[in-house]
Amino acid sequence: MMKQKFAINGMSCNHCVATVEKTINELPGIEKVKVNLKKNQGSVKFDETQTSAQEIADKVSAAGYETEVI
Ligand SMILES: [Cu+2]
Repeated sequence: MMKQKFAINGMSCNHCVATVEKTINELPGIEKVKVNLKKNQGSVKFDETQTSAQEIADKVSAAGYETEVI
């Protein structure tokens, strides 16, 4: 299990937070997702044999919220 932080841009309300959380949870091996609207950050605990930090960042970016691993 691995924990990774992300910088997530473009979130303006709790609906965006919910969308980002749902998007991440669609990936396999996701254990826990926490998104902080004020900080524009997210923290994800995941099984690194099933997905990767880059895959998570790419999926959220594709959903419209430019995301990078930090
Ligand atoms: Cu929103």
